[in-house]
Amino acid sequence: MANMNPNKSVIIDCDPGIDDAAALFMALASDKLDVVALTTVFGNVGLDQTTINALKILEVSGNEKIPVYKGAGRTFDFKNPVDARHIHGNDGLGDASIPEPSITHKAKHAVNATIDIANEYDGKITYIALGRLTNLALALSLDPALVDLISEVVVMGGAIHQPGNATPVASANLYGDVMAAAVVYASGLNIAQIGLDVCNKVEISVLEQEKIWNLGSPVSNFLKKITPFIQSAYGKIGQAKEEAVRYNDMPAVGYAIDDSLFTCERLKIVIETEGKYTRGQTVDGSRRNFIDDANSVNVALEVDDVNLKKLWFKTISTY
Ligand SMILES: [Ca+2]
Repeated sequence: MANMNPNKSVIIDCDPGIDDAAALFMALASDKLDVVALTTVFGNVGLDQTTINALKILEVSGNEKIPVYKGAGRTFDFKNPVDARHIHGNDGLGDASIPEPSITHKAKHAVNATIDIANEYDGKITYIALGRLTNLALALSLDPALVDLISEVVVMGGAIHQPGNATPVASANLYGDVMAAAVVYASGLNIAQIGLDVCNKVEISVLEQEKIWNLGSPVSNFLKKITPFIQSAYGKIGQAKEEAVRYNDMPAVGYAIDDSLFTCERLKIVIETEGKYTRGQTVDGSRRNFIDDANSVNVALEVDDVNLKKLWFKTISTY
């Protein structure tokens, strides 16, 4: 008998974030995903602002009914967060004067909501992490049974053959809460790592951006307003060529929609928690089983960027 609900139910944990917006619009428009909830975490900017930004994204895309649960405001080990205002603007959405949302977040904490949803869906929920892994690490601490209740965790983060973007070797989302990353990677959860090895290859050229701006929809206008800040920031640090832009969170959602666009390899990964220069690195211990306690992670190493971008255009064009 055919599956009556072919959609993949997902919780998306996010810290919007210009690239979170591009990724969330894709997820919300996909006919393959059913977005059950958004949970928010500190990251690109502080928690209050990432939560407001998640609401703005739902409102402009006509998804006001999807609940937003506010999550952690400090790291798993209770450190003050370090933000990325230089990439995303003081308001996290490119300081583009996007109007305040008229909807509000739910009273329940994101960590409790995650546990409740995972139990309710009884093993048929996918968790997409577009920010620091704090909420998931806290949820696992409260309810270790989540390891078997979440079918897959798609992590936007990590770097195997590419350099880091927070340090020479660490990616921002894992470096931003190293202990949370270590908990999640050691937990035994089924993890797909969609990190800089693939994100660095997905550049949206000026011509491709214009195609989106020309759609003229509220979502297209929203992206058009917020994108120049990250575009200019990447230009300054030499991260993208010829005014191309990368929305680093977008490939993780693309993977959840269609994993055939990615070439993945099962690697034995641990998170470095101590190194003076290497803290937050995803260390590959596969070779000769050098690291006993490393866990098997499905690591994306190549991406069909042309078709991934087509998929993104297709979803954005539905608004
Ligand atoms: Ca993000």
